[in-house]
Amino acid sequence: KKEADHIKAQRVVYQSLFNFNCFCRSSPLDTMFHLAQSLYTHLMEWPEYSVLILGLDNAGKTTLLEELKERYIKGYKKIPSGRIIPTVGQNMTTLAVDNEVRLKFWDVGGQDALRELWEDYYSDSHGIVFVIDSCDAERLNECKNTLEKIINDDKVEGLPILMLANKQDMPQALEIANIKEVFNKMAEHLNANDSSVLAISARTGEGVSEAVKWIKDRVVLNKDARPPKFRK
Ligand code: G3D
Ligand code: MG
Repeated sequence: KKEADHIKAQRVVYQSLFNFNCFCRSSPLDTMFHLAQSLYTHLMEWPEYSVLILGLDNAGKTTLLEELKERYIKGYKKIPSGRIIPTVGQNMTTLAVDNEVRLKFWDVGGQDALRELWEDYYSDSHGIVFVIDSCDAERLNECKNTLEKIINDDKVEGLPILMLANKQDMPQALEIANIKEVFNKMAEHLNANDSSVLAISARTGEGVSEAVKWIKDRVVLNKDARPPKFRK
C-alpha cells in the first residue's frame, strides 16, 4: 500500500509540473521568459569590431600589436624589440577596451607578396590602422601608393582609416607636420571615410592610447553601416 501511495503522489507531482509547463507555454509568461532570456544573452555578449593593421614591412605593425597586448592583457609581457621576427602569416589578438567593446586586431604581413592578401580581410573589417615608418623617407612614396590602393578598394568604402606616423621616438624621424601634409591630402579624397593622422612610437608606447581611442570611437560611430559581431 505504501508503494502504491508513493506512486500516486509521484503522479500528482508530475501532473502538476506538466500543467504548469502548459500554462507557461500558452501564457504571456512564456513570451516574457524568452524576452528576458534573449536580453540576458545579449547583455552577456560583447560587440566585437575587427581592425586591420596594415603598412609596409618594417613599419612597426607587430611592435604595435605587442604594445597593445601588453596594455590590454593583464600579465602579458611584450616581445622585446629586436626579438620580433618578420610576419609571414598573420598575428591576431582580441582586446577588451574600456569595458565597452572588443577590438580584434589583425596584423597581416606587409611584404610586397603578402599585400595581395590584404583585400581578403576588407569585407569583415570595421576599421583600418595604417602604420607609416617615419624614419623611412625613401619609401614614403611606396607607402603612399600602398595606402592609395587600399582606399580605392570598394570594400573599404566608408571604413574609418587611422594613419599612424610611427617611430617618432627616433631623432631622424620625419616631422609629423610633413607626414600630415602628404597623407592628409590623400584623406581629402577619402570622401565618406573618416580619417586622421596621429604620431606614435610603438616602441615607447607614446600616442598609442590616443590611437586606440580614435579607432574605437570611429568603429562604434560607424556601427550602423558595419555592425559589430556579438560574442560571449
Ligand atoms: P612590421 O611588423 O611592420 O614588419 P616590426 O615591423 O614590428 O617587425 O618592426 C620593424 C622594426 O622597427 C623593428 O626593429 C622594430 O623594433 C622597429 N620599430 C617598430 N616600431 C618602432 C618605434 O616606434 N620606434 C623605433 N625606434 N623602432 C621601432 P628591429 O631592429 O628589431 O628589426
Ligand atoms: Mg610584422
